[in-house]
Amino acid sequence: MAATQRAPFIVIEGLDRSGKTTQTSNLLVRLQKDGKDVQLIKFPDRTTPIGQMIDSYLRSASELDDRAIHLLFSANRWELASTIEKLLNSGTTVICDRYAFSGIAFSASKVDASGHRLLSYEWCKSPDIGLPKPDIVLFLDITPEKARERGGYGEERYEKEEMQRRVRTNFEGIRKEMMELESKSQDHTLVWEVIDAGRSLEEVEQDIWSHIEPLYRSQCPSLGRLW
Ligand code: T5A
Ligand code: NA
Repeated sequence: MAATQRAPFIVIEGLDRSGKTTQTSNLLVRLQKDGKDVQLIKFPDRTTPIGQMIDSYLRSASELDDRAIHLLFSANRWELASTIEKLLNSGTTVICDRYAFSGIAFSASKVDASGHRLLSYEWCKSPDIGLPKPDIVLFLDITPEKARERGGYGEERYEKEEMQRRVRTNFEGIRKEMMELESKSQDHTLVWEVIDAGRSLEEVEQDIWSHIEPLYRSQCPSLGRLW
């Protein structure tokens, strides 16, 4: 009997209101229709005890030290890291709605009253070192202006336009660093695609699909780790 092939690890990242949850759900349905075993995981996973603390913080129902909340976001991923690895190695595709890249991009965007960065990029990155490495990151890019026009913007803690601008810049920095590291990496290569998420739902969905379908045409190499 042939050994089970590792399934693709897909991450959808992006700014708030870029359509991640809409698109990850659509992708899940599309892959299922295609006969694939697939599981969707959303970060933060607000259902675990750690996730409930994160949820309370995001809704401003509680206050936490900036470092403490950063570590909780990371711990929330580590809670599921071995599950993700098992799923992938048993042939189930994993789609993540946000991952470690959000963790860095948002925390490193926090500033004090005079606009100085509170947490360094390197510090923000360190707790996520060693997490399973995705095969592909689809970054849903949208201008803060366009995001604002979509329902619900402004309800949660980080949904402020200035913050979102810094987050967008940080994601671009992460992409550049990732691409440089990947060119030297011994592991499987992470592909990072920037998707214009300001278009119609259907156009964005089609663009995403055009990057996902080819993942199933070749064999996935053994799973790498982040950074
Ligand atoms: N965070 C997260 C950290 O600080 N550190 C971390 O480590 C992690 C993982 C919550 C916050 O936590 C931060 C980042 C966030 O600030 P979340 O739970 O993912 O993260 O946030 P949500 O509020 O659930 O999701 P978003 O606000 O980011 O929205 P989505 O999922 O990007 O967008 P979606 O699909 O819900 O769509 C938003 C609206 O736009 C419409 C939808 O119908 C919906 O009304 N829409 C479109 N309209 C027009 N055209 C399109 N193409 C559209 N696509 C969607
Ligand atoms: Na979402």
